[in-house]
Amino acid sequence: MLKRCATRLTRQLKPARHSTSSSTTTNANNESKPRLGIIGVPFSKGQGKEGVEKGPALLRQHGLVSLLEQVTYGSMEVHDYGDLKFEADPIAEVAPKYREMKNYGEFMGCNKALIRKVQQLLQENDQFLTIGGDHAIGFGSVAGHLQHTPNLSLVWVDAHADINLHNTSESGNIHGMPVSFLLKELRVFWQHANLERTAPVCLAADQLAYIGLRDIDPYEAYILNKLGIRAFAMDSVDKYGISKIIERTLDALKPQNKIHVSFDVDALDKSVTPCTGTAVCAGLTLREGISVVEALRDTNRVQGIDLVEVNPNLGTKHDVNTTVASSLEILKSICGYKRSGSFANIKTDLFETVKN
Ligand SMILES: [Mn+2]
Repeated sequence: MLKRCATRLTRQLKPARHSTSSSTTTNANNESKPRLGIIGVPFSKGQGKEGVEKGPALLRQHGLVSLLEQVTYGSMEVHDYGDLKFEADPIAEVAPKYREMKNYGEFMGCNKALIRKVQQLLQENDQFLTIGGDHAIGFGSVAGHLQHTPNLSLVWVDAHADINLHNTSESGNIHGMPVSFLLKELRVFWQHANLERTAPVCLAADQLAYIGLRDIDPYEAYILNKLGIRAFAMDSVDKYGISKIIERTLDALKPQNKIHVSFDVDALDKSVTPCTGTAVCAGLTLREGISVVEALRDTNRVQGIDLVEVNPNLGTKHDVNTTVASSLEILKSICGYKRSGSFANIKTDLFETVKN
């Protein structure tokens, strides 16, 4: 366990605004520590089930912040910015073109606020973590990241491709569409969404890779194929094994690019994350999920992380605890926890003392 330091230093370069916690070993170390900023986004209007807005509070209750401080071995400062404040966008609210989409005004209002917030987080921190909420917030989180860092690679870990258009979605649920708002090649379908103003920097199809897919709508399959997007569905995971899929994913990412990992907990098998709105059977094992995020972390290029779709209203108390535990394992690993152990942050004179 790390020792808490009673005093906190004021950082010169990156001011610690809104911070609620920090842990340090020595003051000297503190000056040069990388910073992780956390934002909660309690948004649930991208789909129909209530409860997913409780995700950020639930993970905090289970010790998210102190856990991440511990697993980074005191090498990182963790700052929780609380929850994003947002309201429906009155202009988007009345957009006649997207009438079949549910809660479009709420979606746009929340994501516009998130785009601004993520840019602030990246000005004040080295990495950021967005806690959902449903996956509709993947648009704002990645778009905000792109406005700050245009050359990034997006790894979307999910059972679903979330790449529907307003006119291909059968449900009208926007949590199945965020990727289509991000892609340059699909902007033509969103002419009335003012994306050139909201999120002018967009993502090219070759900046995106998927892992964990197993529930893809026909039009989504067509779009993935047409744009040549790297999509490693569960049949590939079963055929080649997760290590090969990780290798192919890393090969697909430009080595100079920063990485955004958008992790929907339904990528994992229902047995380990039962409390999620659109659970699909036969997903990644927890170990496979951890292996994926460990490999991404080990590139030292992960700059943005989303963890979405935890819904405590679905399932028993045991199910909720299981889902939270799995989600925290994923976040631990992506933020630095090493299953093989680490002595990076201890005094290493132990054996010298023994010799004497
Ligand atoms: Mn999903």
